[in-house]
Amino acid sequence: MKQLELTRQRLMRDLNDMKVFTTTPGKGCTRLPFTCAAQDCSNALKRLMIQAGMEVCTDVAGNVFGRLPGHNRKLPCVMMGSHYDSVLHGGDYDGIAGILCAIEVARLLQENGEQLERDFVVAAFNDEEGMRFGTGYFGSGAMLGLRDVDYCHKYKDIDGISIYDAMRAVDLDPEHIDDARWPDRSISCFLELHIEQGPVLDRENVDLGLVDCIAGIKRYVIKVKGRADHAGTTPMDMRLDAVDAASKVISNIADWARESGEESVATVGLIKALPGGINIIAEECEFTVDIRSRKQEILDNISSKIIEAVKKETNIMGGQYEIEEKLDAHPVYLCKSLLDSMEVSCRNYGYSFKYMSSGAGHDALVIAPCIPTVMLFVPSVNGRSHCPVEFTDVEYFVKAVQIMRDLATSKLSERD
Ligand code: HGY
Ligand code: MN
Ligand code: MN
Repeated sequence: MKQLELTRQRLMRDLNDMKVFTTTPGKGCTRLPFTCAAQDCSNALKRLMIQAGMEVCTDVAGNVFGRLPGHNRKLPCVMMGSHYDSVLHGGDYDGIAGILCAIEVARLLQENGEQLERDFVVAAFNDEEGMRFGTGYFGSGAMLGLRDVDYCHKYKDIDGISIYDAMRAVDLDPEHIDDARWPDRSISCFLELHIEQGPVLDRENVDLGLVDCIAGIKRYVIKVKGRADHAGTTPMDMRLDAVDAASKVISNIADWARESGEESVATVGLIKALPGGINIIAEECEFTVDIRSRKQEILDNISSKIIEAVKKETNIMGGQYEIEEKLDAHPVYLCKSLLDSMEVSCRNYGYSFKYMSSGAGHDALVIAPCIPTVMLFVPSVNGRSHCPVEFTDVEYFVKAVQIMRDLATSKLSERD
């Protein structure tokens, strides 16, 4: 069978096989960190890596790494990969497709007897999304030494379970989170293949996106605290209505992003009123904020507007507030020489391509400040993602694998 057809068949098989690892079968992919679905998925990835001839190891953060030995094992490795966790009711490609394409590259290197000068590593990161604990980039952050025991204790899910306790529930020891850190200069470059999750490539009918910038992200959980009272008997001027105060902040956030330009965005994804009774004035209103921009000053400006508005409205209401920062990741510009190399490959194969920035975060966002990093996008039909209808035709993954393999074998990725 011709090589491309073999790659197409294997990718279709692997993508399909991964669909079962969800806690919401029939309602999208829900694979939250430190759950059975995530554990089962990581075990399946281990099996695929072993079948691809790789040495496999897992770490205390729940990451899985497959390693193809190079001629000189002391040299920093070439790493490709993405995350295997998902959002709630997400799609079948976000993250996992990048890992499966990287495993396919390993197969091709093996089948063509191409041993690199240095090890080729496939990384399957845990908890990139931050869906369970609101944070994100846990596995890739641990690899970089950016996660410690205090961090694991600090962040909790909606049931009050901390990362620390969630890890222990699946026999991972957070006291040794530092063991997940890779030695400095042990990775020569990192490539992440990912679905675009936006409409650009699909709308413009372009095969591949060469990502040169990833937007920065600021995330908060904000609690406005008022006082529960009777909805019928409490005069309007005697209320400490947490929803009234919070909604005066929330209603401005989208416009502050619109006014900022530079493709900046801001999202309130969750709003919770407590105690949550139809005839009770809300004692507390909790809401999340996710701000993205390519410009750090815009991130800072929108977040300070939100914080000032929370202070003002709770002061007027006579209540209190709590603001928990969950994530603060700066915008990153990716490695030009690796992008140039991928552009040459695209031209050689006759694949259409477009330079573009990413509004979505990705593990590459936290890795890029430390290691020469590049991202490759494939189109998302109608730009839909983080929902069950997420779809990318396998043809684009087949094309991406050719580019990834060229990069893995190029001299460019051979940098110390
Ligand atoms: O939220 C994001 O940007 C990514 O999907 N984790
Ligand atoms: Mn993703
Ligand atoms: Mn995602």
